[in-house]
Amino acid sequence: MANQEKPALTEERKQFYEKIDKEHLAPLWTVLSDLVTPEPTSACVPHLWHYEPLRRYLLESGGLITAKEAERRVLVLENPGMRGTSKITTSLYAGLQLVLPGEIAPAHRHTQSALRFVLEGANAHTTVDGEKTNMNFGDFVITPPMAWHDHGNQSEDPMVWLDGLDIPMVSFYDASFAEAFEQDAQPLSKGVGDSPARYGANMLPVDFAAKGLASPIFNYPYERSRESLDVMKRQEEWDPCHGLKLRYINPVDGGFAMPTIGTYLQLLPKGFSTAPYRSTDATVYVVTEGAGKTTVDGQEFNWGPKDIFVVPSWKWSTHVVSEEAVLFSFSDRAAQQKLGFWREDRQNN
Ligand code: GTQ
Repeated sequence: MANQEKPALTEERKQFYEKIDKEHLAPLWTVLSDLVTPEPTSACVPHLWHYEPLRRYLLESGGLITAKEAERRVLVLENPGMRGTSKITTSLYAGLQLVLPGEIAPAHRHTQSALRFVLEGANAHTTVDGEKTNMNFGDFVITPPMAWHDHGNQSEDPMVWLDGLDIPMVSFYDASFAEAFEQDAQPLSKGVGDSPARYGANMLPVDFAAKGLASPIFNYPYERSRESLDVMKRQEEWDPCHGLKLRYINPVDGGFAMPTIGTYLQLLPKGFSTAPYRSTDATVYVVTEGAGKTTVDGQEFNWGPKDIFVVPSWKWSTHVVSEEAVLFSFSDRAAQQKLGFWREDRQNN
């Protein structure tokens, strides 16, 4: 906007505003510069959660409430700039979920899309629309909109993952629907491994017609994505801002794996310093391996394995890597690009 100065409040104007207020009317010129800003302004602030204290509190919550009673036993990561709103960024929700051995988080479905990024445990499972998938460290698992899902843990160890959902986006549009299934665990209608066989071998069933915008593959195992990064790194070709960065895709059209949320896995070699980067999609990072330091808007965050940090929209950030690092990240870029808002900016040296 050319004019960032607010018009003066005269007695005459004040009386006018009071008069029209009774009719549920308001002048635009007193708020225009806050509504249409020259650059993004956000309540979202940079923040880092170290895993160890989070894990301790999460396990402590395991003694307070069962997965069944809680429906989902989750500690919500609340952005310090937006406390009480269950948001990690303006448009995204994130929380750490615990499923203890023998527990079931009962089946339900909702409009909101969910991603799971597994931090701890092995061979617990999620069932999505009648198909079970086993979950292991670093796996990225999707629950598409309105897909029935329940989580179970028949292993000997606690299972911990990060949930990322588009809850704030769905609520912005007043479009939330949710319902519970009549049993805790939904019946299985497909064998384990059906989706990866059908959709995950660079082939699709002939005449396949997609049912929605989410990827029909709902588990992207860490082993495979990690191996891609490992092979690619031999080429020694690094993006100055991202190192090596891969995007999880929907094999049907090469688009994002989820309709609203973009998801990524990147490798940054030891000693690497990234060039300053900013984009309009506030991003949540999960450290899967390694150690380093991220500077956001002048604030420094030292991170190690399983730490989680958030970089708000349009804030410059850089990473300095002390131990070869792998970062999983997610943002609302999938939605912003569909709507035509998304922008990025880089300072390549
Ligand atoms: O697992 O279905 O963290 O519905 C928040 C809402 C997890 C889930 C969350 C949910 C779920």
